Amino acid sequence: MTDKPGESKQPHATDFLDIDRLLSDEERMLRDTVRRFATERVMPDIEKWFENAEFPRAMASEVGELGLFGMHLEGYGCAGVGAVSYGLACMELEAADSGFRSFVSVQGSLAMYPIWAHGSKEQKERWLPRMATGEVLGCFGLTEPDFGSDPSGMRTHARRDGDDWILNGSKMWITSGSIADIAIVWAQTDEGIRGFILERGTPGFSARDVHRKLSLRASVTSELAFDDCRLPSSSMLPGVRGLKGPLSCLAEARFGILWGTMGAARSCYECALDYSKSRIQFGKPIGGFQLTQEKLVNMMLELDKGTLLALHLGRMKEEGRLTPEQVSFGKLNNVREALKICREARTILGANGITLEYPVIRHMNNLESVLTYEGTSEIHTLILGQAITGLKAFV
Ligand code: TGC
Ligand code: FAD
Repeated sequence: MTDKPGESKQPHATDFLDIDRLLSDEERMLRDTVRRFATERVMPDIEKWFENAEFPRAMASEVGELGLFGMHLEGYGCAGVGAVSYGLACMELEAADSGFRSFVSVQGSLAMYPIWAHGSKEQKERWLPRMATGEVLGCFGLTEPDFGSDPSGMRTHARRDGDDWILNGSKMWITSGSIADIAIVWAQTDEGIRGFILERGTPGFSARDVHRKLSLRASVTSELAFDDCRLPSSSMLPGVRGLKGPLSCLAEARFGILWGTMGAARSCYECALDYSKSRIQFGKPIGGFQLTQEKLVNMMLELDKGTLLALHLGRMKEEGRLTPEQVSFGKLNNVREALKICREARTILGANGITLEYPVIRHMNNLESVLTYEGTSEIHTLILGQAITGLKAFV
């Protein structure tokens, strides 16, 4: 890295391409604040939360105080920061744990965003300020037991009854489902798919947690059931109808993921790099063997390429010219490469790599969920295939 003309420095192992320099002072400051929060408030307990499969619901207000909920949205108490700042926050949170990033991205991109983008003035004023502080938590119900990759076939439906709607059906695999105060529920109606804001405590609504997960253990995942839930007409999101409603939210959340996964990958790369310098076998550090160096170099290449990709897509988003297909490019590439980095890191740690003493297998297992949710790698491949050939290959 050249600071001044003529003066050269050795590239740094954890930011080889000096990507830091491509950020503004404000972006760096925000990144450092979130990193401090993740290091001081999440990292000390994350292994315990993961092992016990618990999520610290009480920390929502701290996250709210930091301004991380809905941070990329304007107004209604939201911070209104740029896309790159939002991405950097996701990266720092996921460097701690994907479950924590999930919690923040579901709240901001999947629960607040649909209200912000498609809600009425009353809905925005009623919910968004309290969601920004973390007083009110939200979740997003699209997936059903029989409709995951193909949500267009959803069975959950709402029918008019006077001024009200009657909601029936169920949703599956819903992050934060049982701890949320409101659920954004997507349902078939006689006017197409519509979104509803369902409040906890509505008669006929129940949430049951999924147990025995081996991935995203420090995150709540639930099944939601709706049995003749009566909703006032004011609970429907008036601004959108059809599948593009939920898909527009997914484009926001997938953007956070393509950044976040580079955080998990960074954590694994740094851990493996450190370990390789202190673990002695055959009389020397394992980092001194050519095969280990090749692994580390490949990890670094993909980490830096993925981070540059995230930054490029972030700048495009800030200019208002990022398409959903380009978001799929980032989600497909960065989750896939992050997972490979974590698996490779796991091998460098040998037997130690399978324990919770190190973050590697926790990140690796978490990324198995990230590979599947928000569109599987196969679905993003098909989205890109359609974009370059003009031919749809989903069916
Ligand atoms: P298709 O005909 O392609 O599109 C229907 C309408 O939607 C529009 N659209 C989009 N709009 C905004 N953003 C996007 N990303 C959009 N993609 C499509 C499209 O223009 C069209 O609009 P219009 O006006 O013509 O009606 O729909 P399709 O039925 O063929 O489906 C396409 C497909 C398979 C790509 C889509 O269904 C899909 O993405 N499936 C994957 C499902 C998925 O990602 N589910 C995620 C659930 S939520 C979750 O996982 C949260 S994890 C939370 C956490 O913990 O972080
Ligand atoms: P399926 O759709 O049944 O897919 C199974 C396999 O078939 C996959 O490999 C898939 O790629 C492949 N496949 C499917 N269709 C095709 C095709 N046309 N061509 C080739 N291959 C295909 N959902 C929400 O709505 N809200 C949430 O908050 C939420 N949180 C989640 C949290 C976790 C921890 C997990 C694991 C999931 C969460 N989900 C959530 C659900 C997630 O979005 C779905 O799991 C995902 O969309 C895939 O659906 P599925 O699991 O039913 O798999």
